[in-house]
Amino acid sequence: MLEGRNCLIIGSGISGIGAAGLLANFGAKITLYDGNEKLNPEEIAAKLPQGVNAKCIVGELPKEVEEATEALILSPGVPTDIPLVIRMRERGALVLGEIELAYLAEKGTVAAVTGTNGKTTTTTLLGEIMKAYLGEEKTFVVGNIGNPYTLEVLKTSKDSVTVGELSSFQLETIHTFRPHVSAILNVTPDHLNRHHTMEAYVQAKEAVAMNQTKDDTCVLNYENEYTRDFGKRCPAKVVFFSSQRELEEGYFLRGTRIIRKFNGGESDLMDIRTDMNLVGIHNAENVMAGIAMAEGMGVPMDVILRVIKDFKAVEHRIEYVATKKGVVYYNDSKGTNPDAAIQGIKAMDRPTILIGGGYDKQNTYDEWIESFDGKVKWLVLIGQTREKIAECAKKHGVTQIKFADTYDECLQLCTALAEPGDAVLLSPACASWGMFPNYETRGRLFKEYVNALPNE
Ligand code: UMA
Repeated sequence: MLEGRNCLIIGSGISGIGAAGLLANFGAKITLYDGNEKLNPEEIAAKLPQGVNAKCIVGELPKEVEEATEALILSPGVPTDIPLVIRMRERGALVLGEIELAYLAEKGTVAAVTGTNGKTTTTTLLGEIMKAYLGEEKTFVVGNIGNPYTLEVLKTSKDSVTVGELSSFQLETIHTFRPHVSAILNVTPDHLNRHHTMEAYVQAKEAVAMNQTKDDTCVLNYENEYTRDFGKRCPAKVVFFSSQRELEEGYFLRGTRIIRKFNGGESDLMDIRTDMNLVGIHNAENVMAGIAMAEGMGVPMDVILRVIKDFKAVEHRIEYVATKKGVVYYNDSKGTNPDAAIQGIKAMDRPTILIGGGYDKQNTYDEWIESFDGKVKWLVLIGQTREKIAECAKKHGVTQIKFADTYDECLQLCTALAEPGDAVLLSPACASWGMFPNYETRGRLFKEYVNALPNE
């Protein structure tokens, strides 16, 4: 379909590079464009897979290149309402995201996880379950998790499974993408600077199921108002999970036990205290979603439960780093929005020096600050949002606040403020952009700093 066509990729990050490789395989004529004029086209070209030819352009896009474009491929970080995209759509050019592009080459079965929080844990868990069942070589774990789908899709086969973590950014630009099993774990306000309204954000999340039919399954959280409501309209067969109540049908918690109930028959699957290594109710929800999805993919229950028993927390998600001079350090760099960061502070059981702040996604911080529950001894703030968070914190009676201008200064300040018996928690409630390329770098630098601290 794209053979011989002029394709323009926007964004030279990992998705753009992956897309170029796949387009070359399709036989397309490729231009790789990045709006950041500070980038060097030669360095971008050097990142392309061997044998892939693409014209690399940065800064201003020449008019003739735009006019010659027949298909536009968007990296996830590119908003769909920028003038270039609007112009392309108006003149009938094909506009698709990197996920849709990859899906054009998919040969196997797909499972897709979306939601505001819990995506990475659930995707990783489901990936591990599928690997245990099908083997490593037949399982591909892709998407927002940091592994572009376009890089893996050519390895798929009719009996392989692709497990995708999909963000709202990625779902905005799908057309035919159809997972056999999908999940929307929860929807709470996030990325409103990109989607502008909550309705648009919810719609992007719901798109994960838009091409599904009753032959497919969509796993939804009964305890989230948006996902529960979507259950009434969802085109797929709906399977609910709940951490708060016993359901007529689905997966739910009874005390600390996960129960599976269908057609009037129930089975007691596992205990969330003793049969898994992840902590917190949010993780019980992720595990229930993982079980429901794996069952939808045809995996026997004994395989599913065996993998859950061995599964460890994902990096950067309330990750224990080290104890130094009696202070426990946790890396929750993946707490990139207030809702995720609420889970981070809730998991603390001691006085906490909390690092917050970062890129402004136009979120509100009231609920996050209310969840501090008297545990935050010092709130150390960095980045673009620091004043906004400080103002909100003061409104809620949190006044022990410090500002840091650099990340180094912030980390040193935390160590100076912490006393034996305290925790230092990096759980910023904001994206890392502006100070770091991604949350992984922010988390890794935190861990490097902590690991280099003297023990005594
Ligand atoms: N760019 C433009 N024009 C624009 C916007 C961006 O040219 O209008 C350029 C930038 O200058 C930059 C490049 O695009 O050089 C970056 O592209 P990108 O932002 O799409 O980043 P990638 O490196 O391709 O990574 C993307 C996802 N990033 C975003 O959604 C912002 C990664 O998710 C994902 O892992 C990767 O694809 C593989 O699928 C990260 C993320 O932060 C982890 N996701 C958000 C989140 O989890 O909250 C949604």
